[in-house]
Amino acid sequence: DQGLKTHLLTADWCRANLPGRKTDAHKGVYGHVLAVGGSPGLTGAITLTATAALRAGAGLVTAAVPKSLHEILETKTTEVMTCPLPETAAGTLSREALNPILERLDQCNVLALGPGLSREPATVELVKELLPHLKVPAVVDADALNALATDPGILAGNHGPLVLTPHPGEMARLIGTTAARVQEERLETARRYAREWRVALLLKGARTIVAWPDGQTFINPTGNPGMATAGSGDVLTGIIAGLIAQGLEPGTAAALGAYLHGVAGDLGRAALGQHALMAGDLLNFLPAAFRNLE
Ligand code: NPW
Ligand code: AMP
Ligand code: MG
Repeated sequence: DQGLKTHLLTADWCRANLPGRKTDAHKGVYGHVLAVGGSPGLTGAITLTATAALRAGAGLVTAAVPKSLHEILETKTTEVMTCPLPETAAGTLSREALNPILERLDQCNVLALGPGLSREPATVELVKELLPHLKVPAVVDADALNALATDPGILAGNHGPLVLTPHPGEMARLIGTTAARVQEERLETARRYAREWRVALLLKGARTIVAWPDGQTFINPTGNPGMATAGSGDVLTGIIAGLIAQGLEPGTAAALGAYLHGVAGDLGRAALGQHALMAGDLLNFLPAAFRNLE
């Protein structure tokens, strides 16, 4: 397309968009993230997301999980609040979780949806019912993207501001192609989807692309192959939600989040090496990534 700009993300751009902190602030000023996900075997994902949202500066974070995982979450986390939700026989979130989630969202200003949710059919139905009801912005990741892929028309009507964060495999499911095809045309694939469905689309992988609904795109230069490790993307989801909680526009939060996540990975690689780096380490290097911009 003519006139559609592509920008390389820079430290200066990120610094200019970093949310401020006020001297007389309290935690209510910095927003409340509701992180919804988790299923048997995948409790780490939602824990990483919720913790990352706090590391990114959100004032409050609640992780909402299937009720039989609730005690495990309470043990794994400290600063994160938790919320038990109705579950299926398989121990994944059930359709009855819809109203409790919507009620909780009345006290929150952003939703992070999908890490570790599972692809259980009833859970997929829950996601499809929830997305059109949202009154707050949402970061849609992992199995919430897989649910969306079963019925892309969900985004055809009016919907709130969304950031979608697919890896190439998830992107391929969303548009009905292969990951290899997505990789051949990363920029155009992301841009086309963002404009068509009026979402911010973050396409993961080396040189992550962030496409805004208005057609502008950003390329992220930070990050390294050490980040190709379990849970890395779950951390990114929490960072972006934490930035939205502090008042950033979803598209801005996606771009800044990708940059900071990559810097945390680069600092992690410098300290630990790219073989040993794990997603939990990204949480520990995120403070230094922020300090580089402060
Ligand atoms: P392949 O293998 O190369 O052929 P899935 P997931 C492809 C949770 N997690 N470029 C890949 O293709 C998540 O939150 C929980 C190209 C494969 O087909 C989710 O809820 C963790 N292809 C759930 O697990 C830690 C790529 O996509 C497929 C690609 C499933 O998420 C781990 C793999 O993706 C995890 O985060 C690329 N860059 N990347 C925990 N500790 O609780 C991926 N593919 O099937 O969507 O599985 O991403 O692991
Ligand atoms: P996920 O597949 O959802 O766990 O997400 C993986 C995260 O790690 C994404 O943010 C990717 O952009 C990042 N990542 C994975 N591999 C690389 C790489 N080779 N270079 C830079 N970032 C990467
Ligand atoms: Mg992922």
